Amino acid sequence: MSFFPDVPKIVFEGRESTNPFAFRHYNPAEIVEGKTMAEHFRFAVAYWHTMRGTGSDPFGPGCAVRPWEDGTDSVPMAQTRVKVAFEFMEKLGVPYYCFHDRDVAPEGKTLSESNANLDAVVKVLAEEQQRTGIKLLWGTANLFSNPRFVHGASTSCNADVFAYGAAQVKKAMEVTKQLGGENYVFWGGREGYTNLYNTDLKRELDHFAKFLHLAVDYKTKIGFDGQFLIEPKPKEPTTHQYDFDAATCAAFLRGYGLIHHFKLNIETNHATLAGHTMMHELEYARVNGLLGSIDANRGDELIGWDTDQFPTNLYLTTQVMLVVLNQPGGLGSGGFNFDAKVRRESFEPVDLFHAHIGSMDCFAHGLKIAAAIRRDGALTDFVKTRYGSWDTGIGAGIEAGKEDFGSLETYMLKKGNADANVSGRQEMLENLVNRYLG
Ligand code: XLS
Ligand code: NI
Ligand code: NI
Repeated sequence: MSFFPDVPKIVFEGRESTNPFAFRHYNPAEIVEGKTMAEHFRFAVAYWHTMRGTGSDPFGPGCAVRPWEDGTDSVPMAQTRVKVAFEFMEKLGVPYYCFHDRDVAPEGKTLSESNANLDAVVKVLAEEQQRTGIKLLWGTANLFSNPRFVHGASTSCNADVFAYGAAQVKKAMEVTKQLGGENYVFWGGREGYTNLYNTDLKRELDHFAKFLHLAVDYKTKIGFDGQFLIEPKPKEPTTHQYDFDAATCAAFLRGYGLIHHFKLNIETNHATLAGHTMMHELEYARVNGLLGSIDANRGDELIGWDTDQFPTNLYLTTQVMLVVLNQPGGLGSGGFNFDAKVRRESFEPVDLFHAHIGSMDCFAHGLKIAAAIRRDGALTDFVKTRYGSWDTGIGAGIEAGKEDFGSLETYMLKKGNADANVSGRQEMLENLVNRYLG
């Protein structure tokens, strides 16, 4: 039985293809900078959006047509849905998926009932992984939807909620390990606050760090060797999310002795909500040794919230790939997870295919453009030359720790003035990048 009877297996047909059910750029076997495209991207489908998104918004209920749904939130329905997901991913040719515990299985009345529900669905996930070879990029726990998490989970004022969250993460980690998950993600959910009048900020931050330390301990205890990832987001649902951006996360992890246990999962729409470009967030993470994985999506330039759209902008994907290619080994155990949802108006199952095909192609195209820019070397040469004053003379002395304020004063008193500056040539470089996009 097929859930997508009208959709063929999506294959690479090349640039000239006009077939909407084919890749024009994503050719999994094609080698770019010594690695196949499949290895560069390790694309993943986000279970919560693709399988559980209904298109609901504050003004109306879901309108997505999903013929396989029977209208219940039952375990048998969840098990059937796994089969739908795997047929979808097989046809699309995506090698990974990501999930929250509560996306894949319904929450029960008690924790033990929820755990049993999860086990019943995980059994089918394992079977489908086995059947298809599709793997788990990362698992995570939903510590934000249930009303018990109204004040947060690890940062809740209610210690029982901290305990509940810990129990839930414990189980989600076990299940992730059981399914061979290569990473485990902590997105802050409701870890943040809206008003300091009712908030003990210091205590909340301490509890947040405590929670993560307990997770690290448990990781060692069960021998889970996947990578822990923190996903920064500046706001939404709370006004002040504690994991604001890459820099805030880096400072928090350093301050609480957690830096060696975590990397970051950088999401495009979270970067832009924080007032950064995605390229900035990726580069900041990279130079701090924290670039672990990517939640690939985009926001809307005209809208100020997390719209989680599928990325189709070549400038964006080119910039992303420029940073990723610059990291030896790329994303390592990470990958590109489409944390993105089709628009409410795109309510047919086939739209799920169009969305993923377009974004995978856009990233593949961006990869080729980024590789061409790097081959040319003009960008890197420009930056190298721009900082040339640091390679010899006084610059080299400062970097080597040979100078102090006194010696620098002596140097400048003798010289009288600094050497003249040279133009940054931003427009010339923007033109250069455009040449490769053309
Ligand atoms: C929400 C986050 C979430 C995480 C996983 O904004 O992007 O979907 O990726 O909890
Ligand atoms: Ni995300
Ligand atoms: Ni998000």
